Amino acid sequence: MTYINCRCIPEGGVPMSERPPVRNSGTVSKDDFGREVTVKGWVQDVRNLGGISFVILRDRFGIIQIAMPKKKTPPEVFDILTNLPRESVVAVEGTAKESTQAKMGYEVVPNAVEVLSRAASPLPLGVADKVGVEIETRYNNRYLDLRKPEIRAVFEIKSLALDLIDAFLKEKDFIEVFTPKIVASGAEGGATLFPVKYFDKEAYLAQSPQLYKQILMSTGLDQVYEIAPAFRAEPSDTIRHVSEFISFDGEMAFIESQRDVLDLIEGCMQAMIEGVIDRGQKSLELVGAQVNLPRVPYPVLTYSDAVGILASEGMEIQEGEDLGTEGEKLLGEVMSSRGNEMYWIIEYPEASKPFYIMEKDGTPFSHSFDLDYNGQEIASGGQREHRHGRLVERMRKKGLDPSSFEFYLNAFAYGMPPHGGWGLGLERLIQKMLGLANIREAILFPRDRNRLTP
Ligand code: AMO
Repeated sequence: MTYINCRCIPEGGVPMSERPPVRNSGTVSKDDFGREVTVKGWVQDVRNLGGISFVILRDRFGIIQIAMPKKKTPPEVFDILTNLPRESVVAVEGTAKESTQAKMGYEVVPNAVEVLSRAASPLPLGVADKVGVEIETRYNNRYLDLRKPEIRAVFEIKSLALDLIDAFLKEKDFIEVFTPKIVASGAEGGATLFPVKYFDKEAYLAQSPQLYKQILMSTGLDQVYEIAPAFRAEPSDTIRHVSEFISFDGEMAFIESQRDVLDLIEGCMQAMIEGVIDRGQKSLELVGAQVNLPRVPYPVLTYSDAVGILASEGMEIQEGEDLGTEGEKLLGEVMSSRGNEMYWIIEYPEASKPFYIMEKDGTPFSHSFDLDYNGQEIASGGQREHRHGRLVERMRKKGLDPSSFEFYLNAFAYGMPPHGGWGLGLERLIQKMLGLANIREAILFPRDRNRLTP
């Protein structure tokens, strides 16, 4: 018997340098049966049944059964494997065998084991247990929580969704850009700005790439998108607000109207959801999500239509006020009863929209939109005010000092085409698509008023 660190190789065993091919639970195939393989993973469970013991090893793709008939397993290997605390990490070398009893249809009979990391016990959080755990306990121990396949699968879907969005926009000739996240002024209202000490100046974490994506419209980079963190000092503790989220922003120049923007987003959402349904089957099953492809075209309600629908359902919204979480939810129920999961709400009162949104002249409304998905806003945007004089006027109307936005306004003074765009909260989209109860389920390490670690 040779011991190298914790590695235990019986005499005649395989030296480390000649370790048999590494397989994971997804790649052991019939061709491996009868051959030596190495499998690595976390010890999910150890079962001793007298003459035979089993270790259930878990990796990213699933589980592998390690079967140890007492008489056929080197005693040291048997001892080590059957006495390991759960969640220890091991590399096991052995013979792959077909097995009708094992869940995966095969098992590995070990001849050597290397303990790569011995887990302390007891565990602060069970990984394989089905018992419900408080969300706070889960997030405090996120490294263990994320070992649960159904929790991790959300991030596989998020990654796939990003691939699909990228592919769609690149195909439409959009250019991916990255704008500063340390900024001198906010675009989305002072209340949610995070101040940053920036040498001897006052700076903020970017709430959105709004000002920069618009500046780019004056440069010839006339169709851009950015998928990057955005920061909001949100005081409220809700299931749809966090302090840091991934904002999927786009901006397009030379639009005829905001309808060009709606068409682009609609196409992008359909391609993404279709791709997730098509390519994300396994992860969707793990999450237990039933994803439908929303009906196209998405219905368009004006803000006034939405207020009217809510009034007919017994909810009074003062003209000019936000629909609010409850209003959005109720509207979602009505739209869902009509078979619509995604829908537009356009022409919000200009008073409720930021300075950069274009007014609908002669009305109190604006060229703006929200995209709602199953009763929750996931995106907003609109046509922008590209006329320098009107933009300055609008800033003043909103009580803003144009001189604090000089770097932005200058781009409008020397040739700025008409343009429009959107900002979409990626995690809100994932939350609604997968039917997750809380936006935090779509974030690896959420940040909110009460959480700064892990
Ligand atoms: P808005 O402020 O509506 O618009 O934000 C756009 C989208 O970002 C998401 N979002 C959030 N997600 C999680 N937690 C938060 N605290 C949070 N705040 C916002 C939402 C929302 O629809 N510049 C404009 C967009 C534009 O006009 O291009 C903007 O930021 O999904």
